Amino acid sequence: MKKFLIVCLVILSITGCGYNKKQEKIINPPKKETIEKNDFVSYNGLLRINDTNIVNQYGEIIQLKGISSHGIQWYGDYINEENLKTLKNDWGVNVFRIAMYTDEGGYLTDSSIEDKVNKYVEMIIKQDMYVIIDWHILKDNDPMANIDKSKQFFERMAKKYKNVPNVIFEICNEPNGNVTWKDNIKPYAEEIIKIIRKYTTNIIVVGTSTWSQDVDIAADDPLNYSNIAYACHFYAGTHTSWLRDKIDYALNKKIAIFVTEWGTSSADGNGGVFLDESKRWLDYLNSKKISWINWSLSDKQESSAILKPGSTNISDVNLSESGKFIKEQIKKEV
Ligand code: IDC
Repeated sequence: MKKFLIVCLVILSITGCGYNKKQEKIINPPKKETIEKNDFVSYNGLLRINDTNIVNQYGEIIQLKGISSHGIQWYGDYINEENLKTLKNDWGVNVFRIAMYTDEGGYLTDSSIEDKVNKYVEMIIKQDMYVIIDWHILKDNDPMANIDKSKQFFERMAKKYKNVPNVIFEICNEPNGNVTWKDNIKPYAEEIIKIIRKYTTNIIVVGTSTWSQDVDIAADDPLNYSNIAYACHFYAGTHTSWLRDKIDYALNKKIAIFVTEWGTSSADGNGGVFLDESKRWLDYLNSKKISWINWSLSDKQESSAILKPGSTNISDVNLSESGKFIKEQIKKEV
């Protein structure tokens, strides 16, 4: 009997069963029953794009809902453990976006802001939420203008977070002005995606022309990579059904849309709030399981901010009209 056992052990080690098992562990997602639903990333794991949807490690369609920071060069301190816990546990937020402005005192003139990004990413990972690293171009309207800096930045980010399912890369917030998909954005995206893909298959969100509204143009000429989503941004006081029509067009062409930024205000971040139109937008997005992220976590004197001026945390008494509405909308099970 003893001899038989020894022979079995030898056979097992020669056939490399242990190795296979290890491989299986990596390939097969953990058993669902062993994970708490609230452990959001532990449960959903590495996300992919399937058809027009975001799917989790079990292939189930999921919708991310969350909040974007304001520019972290101004309002970064709101990203702290206490606030992230409130957003996750009290609001049900499952994704947080770090808006790293490039211009306006952001990365291009102060590269130390990258340390802040890393600090926030770690904090968000600790809360088991997804996190978007947003290369927030805006007044610097053409992503090509600073492509070398962007390449270096995303190479470091992709390398650092290559085995981390939480991280999503948004490579150009809102191209605008005299910039086209074909000549500026697509060539830029191809270069950056190539770099990120050396390390990770995590989802990459690509901005579109006219402040990330022309998803129809991108849909006619999509990128030849997998796990790509295209950004569509709206502000309820400015953008209405005509922009939803562009999304419909893009979905029919089988690209995935991610609303990585939207506001209840007008496009300047102020005015309103326009809650009826916001509701129409959310009904639309929720019906299509399109992920969305609201602008913004700050106490700036502008109606899109979720906090009243002077607030230091996200307790209910500090919520602006927009903040109250967004909390209600995220909390609601769709
Ligand atoms: C706005 C801020 C505002 C700031 C301005 C310029 O709300 O306080 O002064 O940027 O930095 C976007 C941009 C986002 C804008 C937002 C509202 O992605 O940076 O934030 N918006 O104007 N696209 C459409 C609207």
